[in-house]
Amino acid sequence: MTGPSTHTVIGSCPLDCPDACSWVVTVTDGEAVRLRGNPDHPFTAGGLCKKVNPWLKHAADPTRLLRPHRRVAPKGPGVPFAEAFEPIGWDEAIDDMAARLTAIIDTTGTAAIWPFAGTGNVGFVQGCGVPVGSRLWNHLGVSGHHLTICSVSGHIGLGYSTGTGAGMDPEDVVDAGIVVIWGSNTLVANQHWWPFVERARGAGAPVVVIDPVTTRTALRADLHLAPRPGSDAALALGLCRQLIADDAVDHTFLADRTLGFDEFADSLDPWTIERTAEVCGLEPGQIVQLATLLADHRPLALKLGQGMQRHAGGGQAARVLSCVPALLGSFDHIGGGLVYSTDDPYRLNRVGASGRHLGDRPRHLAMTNLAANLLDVDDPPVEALIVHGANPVVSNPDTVRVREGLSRPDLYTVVIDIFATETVDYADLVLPSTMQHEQWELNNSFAHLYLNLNRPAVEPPGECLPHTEIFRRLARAMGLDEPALYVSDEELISELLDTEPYRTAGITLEVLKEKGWVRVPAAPSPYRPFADGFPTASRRFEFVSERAEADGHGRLPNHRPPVEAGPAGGSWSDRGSGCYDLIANGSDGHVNSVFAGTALVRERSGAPPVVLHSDDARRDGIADGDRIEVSNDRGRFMATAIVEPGTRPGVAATAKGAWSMDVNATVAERDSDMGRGAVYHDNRVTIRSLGRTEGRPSSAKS
Ligand SMILES: Nc1nc2c(c(=O)[nH]1)N[C@H]1C(S)=C(S)[C@@H](COP(=O)(O)OP(=O)(O)OC[C@H]3O[C@@H](n4cnc5c(=O)[nH]c(N)nc54)[C@H](O)[C@@H]3O)O[C@H]1N2
Ligand SMILES: Nc1nc2c(c(=O)[nH]1)N[C@H]1C(S)=C(S)[C@@H](COP(=O)(O)OP(=O)(O)OC[C@H]3O[C@@H](n4cnc5c(=O)[nH]c(N)nc54)[C@H](O)[C@@H]3O)O[C@H]1N2
Ligand code: SF4
Ligand SMILES: [Mo]
Repeated sequence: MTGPSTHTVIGSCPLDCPDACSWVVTVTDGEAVRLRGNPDHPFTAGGLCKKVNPWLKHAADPTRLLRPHRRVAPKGPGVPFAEAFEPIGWDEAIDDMAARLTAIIDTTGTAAIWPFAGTGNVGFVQGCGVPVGSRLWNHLGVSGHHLTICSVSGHIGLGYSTGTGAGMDPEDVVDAGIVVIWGSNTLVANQHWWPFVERARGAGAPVVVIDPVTTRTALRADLHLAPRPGSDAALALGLCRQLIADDAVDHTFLADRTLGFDEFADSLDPWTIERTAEVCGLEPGQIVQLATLLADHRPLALKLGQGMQRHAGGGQAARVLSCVPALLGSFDHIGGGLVYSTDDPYRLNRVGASGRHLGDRPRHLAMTNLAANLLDVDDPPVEALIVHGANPVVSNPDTVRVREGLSRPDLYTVVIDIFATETVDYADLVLPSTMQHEQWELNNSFAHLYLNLNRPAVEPPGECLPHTEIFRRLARAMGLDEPALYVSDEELISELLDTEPYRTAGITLEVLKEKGWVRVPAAPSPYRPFADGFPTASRRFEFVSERAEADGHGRLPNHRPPVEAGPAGGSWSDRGSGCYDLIANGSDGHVNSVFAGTALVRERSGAPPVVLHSDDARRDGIADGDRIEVSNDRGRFMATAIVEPGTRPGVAATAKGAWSMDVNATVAERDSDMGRGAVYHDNRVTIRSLGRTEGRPSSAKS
């Protein structure tokens, strides 16, 4: 008798998390029995996280979608899945989809079809890295999809000054003189970077956190500043003025490597410490303290989180913040600079993989304008929505209007997912997708510089299919004969690797299969991204930008106040009774809404509480543990209050991604200043107590 056969397969976490961990799946007799962090991967270093450790339990969850389903009841919530849908076979499902899409193309035109790719998987084969299905959609010429839900504003803002979001190797933070974490809850949202931060601290670098919420990360900081939400650009402008006044700037760097310093310096006159402090709701001494720390400790490693750019002026804020390391000359030192997303140096062949040559798109629709695009656009109207890796009912702004748009009886909605989400409540057709350990994938990171290959470890359960296979079948059913629509997943990975840096370094799919991951060849360590100049028109760091001026964002970096989180009634004083700025951050129990509906996660994380400052709560008669209503003219949700000095006064903090919660019913479907980014944290609400509840949630800290 032979014993069980066991082997291991290297894979990669596909979730929209900066850490992009490499993992090792142990397979015994064809079954995945263990999934753990890859000990050989420099960033993963052997551990995954609380969210993903139960991955295999989620994969085997009894509520996982295992076969295609067709709607048999009217759209809307409240009907159990088994009553709302009937199971059908794949052939029938694909034929249904092909027939509906063809009919829409014949009557209204291709622009009426909108493929809606979310961040459930951010890979380049099955996910939104290069949105899966792009080749088919380009070939057909359907509406394009702008992924505006996450980080677009910051990318565009940084583009005007540094030319890129990738300013340093995050691992090099160990050589920083000071670490500033601005608008990021690193310990929750980017936890594998924290050990590198601690090493910097161990070597003498102070750690500063700038966040209106006293997050876990803020509690570990040497200095925590809690400015008003959306006032970051003002804070940075004030800091810049102070650094120049103190002559703490790097004159050589400014002369040799930047454009428009004198003009920028002149523009800072109004940003005295006193005015900055007033706008930001800080004490003048706090700003001076930070400026002094920056002058005394070099180089500066500035981690820019996504949190601070979810505001009306989010793009501009990222642009202004980049001026701080520029003044200090930090970009030219290992351990210094700014990091927002390390995506740029990956240099994969995205254009080729997406099949851009196959056709043009008649228009582009912004992901976070979903409600308006469904309810207000009629040139032509959206008649088919193909949703994958997205859960807009939970994650998009303006839940009430999103639900209304998705309820349109004439809208044909297909949802490809692994669970019956709240968005599935509005689907006509539901298709079951494979999970990462059951499919091929190639993953980058936005916080390290390694490229991860993910190999399928096991056969998918039930009838689950990879996205790529679903789109190949759809193309066939639509009678399309373009060969590029039928490449295999492995061929697609080889095409993605077909660029100069990978060719020169000899990195092929075969090499990746052997190693599992590689250091990005265009960013060898030590990484000096700007050694040959900044990727801007002038090859310099641009304090002044003609492109920004032409785009309507001002020649010089400036502060654009928030629309709602800003001053009330023209006054910057914190607002009165019942009025709060709501911030819904990453939960420590799940990434966005992925797995958040499973019994396992619901039991462990529960519905997130809303954290209020004790002074505010006292004023508004809200006691710790009270049931509260959070509302504005867009919508409302209920929660339990936790009262502690956990936020700055006037700010209420909760978590994003929970199911059955409708946090985003209060968020406006309004664009930020750049790239139509969403403004989740620019959200004014009213909070009132509904009285006592039984138990207080155990964990308040996000
Ligand atoms: N555990 C967990 N990890 C995640 C996610 C998750 O849902 N859960 N989501 C993932 C995704 S999709 C993303 S994009 C990343 C985001 O990761 P980060 O970039 O680290 O962003 P967040 O964790 O959302 O933290 C944003 C922080 O910004 C603060 N903030 C809000 N408004 C302002 C402001 O106006 N000014 C300043 N200075 N700070 C502000 C918030 O209080 C919060 O602490 O995390 C990823 N990682
Ligand atoms: N209030 C507030 N709201 C926010 C944010 C915030 O800071 N505050 N942050 C925003 C940000 S940064 C982001 S990125 C968005 C995320 O918003 P979305 O892009 O909509 O992402 P999720 O809500 O996580 O939905 C991902 C879906 O993908 C599914 N999924 C997971 N794995 C797979 C798979 O392998 N195949 C398929 N087919 N499906 C899969 C999950 O089950 C889930 O339903 O949320 C945004 N929403
Ligand atoms: S969610 Fe983030 S930390 Fe957790 S395994 Fe995935 S990449 Fe790693
Ligand atoms: Mo995100």
